[in-house]
Parts: sequence; C-alpha cells; structure tokens
Amino acid sequence: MFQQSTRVLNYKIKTEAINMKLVYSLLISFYVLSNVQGQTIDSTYLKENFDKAEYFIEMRDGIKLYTLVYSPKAEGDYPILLKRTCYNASRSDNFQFGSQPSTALIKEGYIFAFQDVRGRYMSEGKFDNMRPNVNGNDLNNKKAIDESSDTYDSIDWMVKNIKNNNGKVGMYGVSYPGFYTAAALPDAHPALKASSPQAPISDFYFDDFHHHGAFLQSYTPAFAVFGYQKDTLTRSPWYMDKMMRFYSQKIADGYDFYLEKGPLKNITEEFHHDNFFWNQIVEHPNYDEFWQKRSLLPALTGGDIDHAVMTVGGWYDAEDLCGPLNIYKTVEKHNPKAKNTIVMGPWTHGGWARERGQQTVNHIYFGDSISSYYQNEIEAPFFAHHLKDQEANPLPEAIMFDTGKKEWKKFEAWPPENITPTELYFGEKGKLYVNAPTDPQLEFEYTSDPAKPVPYRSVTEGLTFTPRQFITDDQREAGRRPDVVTFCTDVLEEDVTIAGEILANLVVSMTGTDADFVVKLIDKYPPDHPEYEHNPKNIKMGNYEQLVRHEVFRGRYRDSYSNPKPFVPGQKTEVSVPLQDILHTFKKGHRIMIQVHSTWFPYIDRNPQKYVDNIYKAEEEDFIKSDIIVYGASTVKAGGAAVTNKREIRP
Ligand code: PG9
Repeated sequence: MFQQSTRVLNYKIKTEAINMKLVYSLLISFYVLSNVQGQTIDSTYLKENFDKAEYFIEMRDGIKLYTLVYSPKAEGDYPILLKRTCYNASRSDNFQFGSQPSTALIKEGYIFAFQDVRGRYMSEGKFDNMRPNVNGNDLNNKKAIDESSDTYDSIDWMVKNIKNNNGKVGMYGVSYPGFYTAAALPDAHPALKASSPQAPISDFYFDDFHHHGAFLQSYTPAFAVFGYQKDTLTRSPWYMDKMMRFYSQKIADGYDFYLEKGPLKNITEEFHHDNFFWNQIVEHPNYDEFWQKRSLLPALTGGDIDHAVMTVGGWYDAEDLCGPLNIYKTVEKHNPKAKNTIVMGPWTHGGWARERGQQTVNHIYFGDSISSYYQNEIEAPFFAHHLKDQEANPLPEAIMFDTGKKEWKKFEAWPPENITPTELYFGEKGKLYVNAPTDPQLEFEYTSDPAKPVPYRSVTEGLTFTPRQFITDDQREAGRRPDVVTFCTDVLEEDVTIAGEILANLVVSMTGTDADFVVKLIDKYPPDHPEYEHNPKNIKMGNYEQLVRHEVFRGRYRDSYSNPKPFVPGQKTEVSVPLQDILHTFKKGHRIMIQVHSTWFPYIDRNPQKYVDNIYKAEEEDFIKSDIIVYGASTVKAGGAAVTNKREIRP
C-alpha cells in the first residue's frame, strides 16, 4: 500500500524515503493497534478456506461502495459479518485479515465483508467526518444519504446477491469502524441482527481530540488522515505527503516541539493550512450546529433499535471512552426492545482485538489471556447466538472488569443502581477525606504558567499519532510541581470500590479570565507493592501513583458548551468536571489521590488564560500566567449515576 507513496517520495530528497519507514511503522502501529496480526490463522489458511470476491455496491444516490467479500468454501449457509471502514478495506486484501475478525469467528464460519465508506480508498463519493445522520429511511429520497442509509443499501444488496448467506447480518468494528457500526443502528435493515460497536466514536466534541472544549494537541499529526479528499479510487493513502510534514524530521521530544511552535495558529499555518477537517475544527471551537449534527447520540433516541447490540470498550482507551459508555447508555435509555450489553475491559484503544498473553497497559499488569477470553467467551458466542441461532449463555447487561481487583464482574445495570456515590473532600495539608466534608473556605493556590505547562508524561516522548501509554502513568513527578494541587487519603483500612460515573464539582477563582481544569483520580500503591515481571528493572511499583481516570474541562464552557464565557477575576465560580466511568477497587493498604491542575502538555493545548473568542487563533501575547485558587467547597462524587450534566442535556 506504500508503493505509490514511495514513488511520490522518489521525487524528493533521498532521506525522506528513509523516514517513510518511520511513518509506515507509525501508521501500521495506528492500524495495527486496532489490527495487529495476533492470529494463529494465516493467509494460507484463509486462502484455503475462503473464496474472495470484490463488489462495487450501488447506493440509492448512485454512488458505488467497494466491498471485499470472503465466503467459506465449505458447503452451508452463513451469516454475513460486515465491517465498514475509513481505514482501507483493502488492508484485508490477499487474505490479510489482521486482528479482526478474531480466530474464533474465522473458525466459526461467516461470510466476511469489508467495505470502504463513502469517499475513502476504493469507494466513490465524498468523505465527511462523522457524517450527520438523516432521520428516517425514505427510500424514495435519493439525496437523503448517511452512514445508516449506506449500510441499509449495502446489506440489502448483499443478502440478495451474495451466495450461501443465511439472510442474517452482523456488524463490528473498532474506533471509526465502531462509529459506522453504531451509525447503522437507527433505521436498521431488517437483516441486521447483531451489532457490536467497539470503541465507537459518539461525538467528536467529546471523543478523541476534544474533551469538554479542550483540544487534544497530541492528535495533531492524525488529522492528515481525515482532512483530504481523494481524486481517484485507490488502495493507497493519498495523504502521505501531508503526514510527512510532521515526520520528515526526527522529533525526539514532543513537549519541546509543540512549545516551540507556540499558539495553535502556527500549527495551522505550517502544517494544516489545506486540511479541510482541521479548518472545520478551527472555525468551530464551540459546540455549535456543526458538531451537534455530527453527534450520533440523538439518532439513537428514536426507540426503533430492536436487535442485539453489544458495545465494547477499554477502561484505558485514551481515544474513544466517551463513545462506548454513552452509546450503550443512550441505546439503553431510549430503546426498550434492544438486547443491549456493554463490555468494558482493562484495555487501551482496541486492545481486545490483540492477544499478547500478558494483558498490560504500560507498567500495569492486569492478567493473562484477557483478550482471548473476551474473543472466545463473549464475542464469538454473541454473534453465534444471534446470527446462527446457536445456544449461548445470554449475555448479562454489563460485563465489566474491576481494574483494581483485576477480575471480571457482571452487573444487571450500568451504572450500577442503588449505589451511593463515594464523596471525596479536599482537606488541609493535602489530605483527602472520604465521605467527610471539610472547611469550604480552605484555599489551595497555584500559579498556572502556559510558558511552563505541566508535562503530561514524566518520560520524554516524541510526536504521538494519538495518545495512549500515558493513561496509567505514575503521577509522582506531577505531584511534586507547585502548579499541581494533590490530595491523598490515609492508608485505606478496607477496600473501596468505585463503580460508575464520577463528577468533580470544583469551586475556583483566578486572576485570569479563562482556565482549564485537569482532574485526576489516582491509586497510590503501598510501599511494598510487588514488581511486575513485564517491566524494566528501574520501574518500581512501591508507592506508584497510578492514574485511574482523568479529565480536562475548558472552564469557559462551564455553563454551556455552545456559549462560552469568561471568568470574572477573583470571583468564586463553580466548574463541574464529569470524568468517564470506572470500575476500580482501591484495595486495603492503598490510598486514593486526586490531583488538580490547569495545563497538561502537549496532550492538551494550552489555554491562554486570558479569554479570547477562539483559542485556535490566539496570539502569543494572549498567553498569561494566572493565580488560581481551588476551594475546600469542591467535591468529587464517584460511583453510581454521580454525573448530572447541568449543561446541554445530551440524550
Ligand atoms: N480514535 C480514532 C481516531 C479518530 C480521529 C483522529 C485519530 C484517531 C478513530 O476513531 O478511528
């Protein structure tokens, strides 16, 4: 797939071709991280057992979508398992399936279909990020197209034209393919019987590179993938030269690189000036109609979803964690006929699709063969039951991994019902109190300086394609900085399990007129915690302060994501920060910690801390220091349905 790109590169200086390997490995790591070859089944097995066919399926508006289909050679009628992707269906060409579908599914016997979505690779049409859903399915309105109608038309054609199919279709996919799976839920084709959106994007204003109005600067290179229309049908990425704008030089330290680049406007001018998606992000800093119509969640409230939906996510997924949790909750709340299940395991983005024996997230070990357990005992039975009428234990409502106890738990509801949230309070000398209010007048002050932002990692890291490994990092370095306030309980005398949502209600004031607030929930290990064998010798787990959950909130959106407003200097102001759900037991002998600060770079772009209309267009001189106070009236509620979203009520 990089033939074409290497040719392009031959017109440039020699050294760049060398860097192509770096980019290839980055892109592959990006794809491989959701498509790693972990299969015991190789292309020879696939070639011996499957026949390949390629189709251009015509949509209701005449656009044709490339669909690669592998059918079992063995006699029989098989369900179709469809994956729709913007990441090149041809990556499965030559029987190179990658990590999905799993070995269990391949051996079970399905017709596997891989489709390029509209405007991508071998498919015709124009690409749109998170294409807005068109309500309803008016087959006569040839112009009313979206990902749901494209899936409907594709399924309709496949069940009528692909030999030996049993008339039932399942869908699956990780990340953007997870979104395409979820986007097919409203107005679904009647043959669609089992959907598994995995790490699906729900809303690009809350997933991936936006978190509550802040921009995740660590995503910057990735926009080359999504911001250029292609002008031919191709099996190769047409945007590689744009990607090379970042990777044509060796960048050893992303923190220095981005700090030297200064305000985001410089990134636009130097790297993304011709990127349509980047320019849409720059022109729409608030949650306006551009983003609202690209949220999938409102389309899932129609009540029409009546088949099996198993949403899958990773508790340590730095890309799409909002998506799986909110798609599951929205389907559950609005679609009583849906057979709705959620599975959340100790994985990073798409981790369940790759088995490496030891399941680790950076320095933390969670157990062995956890992905194989999911593939063989959860995912394969799910599809076999709903697509092949095979008996399977009906899945419980929620299969959730406790990342502290390191064991699976089943729940009848998620968030669990009848749970009283654990309330955490900030006390003197950095003491954190559990369910014991402190003096609301207490003041915890720090000076936030965007010229010296808090590094988001204490290790040197080059440019990331998307952020990943930081998500269970040790937070001791951060806690030693004067611009990070840290609170810690005494040693726990019994286990404290937090299951469900988390809401930090901060009471703050500042000398500036805008600020971000980073809130972290941390598990502090005892001094004698054993080492993990997968770690290098210098990584000691005694007193390790493991990040369990984090969130950033851009304070200007405290009352509305659509209508930002400045802070009044010196005025006490509430900023509520919803953190994504967890299932984590803080074990006896551990401590619970909270950290609060206002920069986290270059994971998060820097807030100038002087209110400007559009931070993507801020000037160097807009960036100012700000003295910030967090008051003892702040609380963190954790567990159950702790989050009451006082801003725009999203379904
Ligand atoms: N999380 C993936 C992604 C989206 C946008 C930019 C970079 C990565 C994905 O949803 O495919």
